Amino acid sequence: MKVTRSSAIIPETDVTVAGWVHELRDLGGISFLLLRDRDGIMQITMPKKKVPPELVERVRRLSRESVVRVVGHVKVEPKAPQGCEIIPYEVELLNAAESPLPLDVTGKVPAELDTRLDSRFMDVRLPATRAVFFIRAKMLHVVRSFLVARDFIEIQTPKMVATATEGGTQLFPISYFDREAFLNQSPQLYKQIMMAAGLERVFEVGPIFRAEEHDTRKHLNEVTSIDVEASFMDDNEVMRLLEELIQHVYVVITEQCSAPLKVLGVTLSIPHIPFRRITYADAIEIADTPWGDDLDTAAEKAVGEEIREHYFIVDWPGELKPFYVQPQKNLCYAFDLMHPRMELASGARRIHDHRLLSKQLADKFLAPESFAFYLDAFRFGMPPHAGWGLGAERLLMTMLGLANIRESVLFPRDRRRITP
Ligand code: AMO
Repeated sequence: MKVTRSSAIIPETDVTVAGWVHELRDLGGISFLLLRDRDGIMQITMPKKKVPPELVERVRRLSRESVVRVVGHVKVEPKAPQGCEIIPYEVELLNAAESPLPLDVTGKVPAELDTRLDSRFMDVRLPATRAVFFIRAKMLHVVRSFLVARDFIEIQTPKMVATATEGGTQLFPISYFDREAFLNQSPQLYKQIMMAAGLERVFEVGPIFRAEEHDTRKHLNEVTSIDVEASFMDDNEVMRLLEELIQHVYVVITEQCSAPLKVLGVTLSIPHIPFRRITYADAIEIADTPWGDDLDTAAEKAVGEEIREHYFIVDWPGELKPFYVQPQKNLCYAFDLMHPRMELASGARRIHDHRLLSKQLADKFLAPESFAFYLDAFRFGMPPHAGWGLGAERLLMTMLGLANIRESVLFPRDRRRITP
């Protein structure tokens, strides 16, 4: 079926359009069908004098959100949504919608987030929801093209694994034939192994699974992670890459997503780089947190209010970071990238020495046997390397000022929700 999108209709031509019945209005001598497609709303105008009464009657009986196809003539009409209206020759009902509807798609009656998520198919028909997912798609596209332009190769690593990567407690067990396995919490081990494989610069955009029990506005149990690993780079070099990526995303979204940003009422302010670097010691002092404690939500908020723009926290105590981070006297070469609202990414210069890595595993009470496949990669020529993992949902939510991380993913997985 060849149909023209609302954004592409040309005045004084005949067109075929298709979409959902957004609203019907009857003013006596004239009635209107507002037809919505992916790009916007079209006005189908039916003056009694020009359109046969049976057609007007058929349109009047359409239920809201039914799918229809309209063939008609386009006329300029400055007061109509696209600056033109369509006078129909033919209106075909392709599929009728039941009523009542689970959600009001005109947005006049706002729904709770849970109701919206239960009927996501309907919720995404709302222009403001759709705008978020247009921007999400663009954001991930920009991330990929930025990294490819910097000579990174996109990889895919397994999501069903035998061992923990970030520490043992946050794994979802699965049954894997006669063995226990887990959903992977991070591509960490595999992206590092690819450094031994000589790929030098890799990235992955893919799901990570965290069996964390929190029920907050910034945690999900399934996240899209943007992971990067690069050989012959140190922590400072990958931090630079990360801040340049963030700034680039803001610039391109501003340039190329003006329509969805307008729907959302959002104007982005482009972050200045380089981002400020503060040490863990500075951060805990601002937040009044004792040495050795991780920064909890209250602490992140306190530091965020002080700094009020993106920043990095560096020079972390080793005990707060995973085993694969390169130690630095009593600290380590790890960093977190922070938005004033929350953490967006963490990364580090990695250990590349096999003996030191084995020792760190033992020090963190992890069984070296479980990591044999990973440790092997460090025995036969592992280059120095560094990398980071950036949460796609948190990047999107902080950029657009969304209140809840669940708004930044089509079908969120959280403590209570595994459907739809
Ligand atoms: P980390 O565990 O800090 O690091 O995760 C990296 C980033 O992923 C996002 N993220 C989450 N977002 C929402 N809900 C969650 N439950 C959640 N968990 C993680 C965050 C976080 O900053 N292997 C390291 C990365 C590296 O060193 O390369 C890692 O996974 O935005």
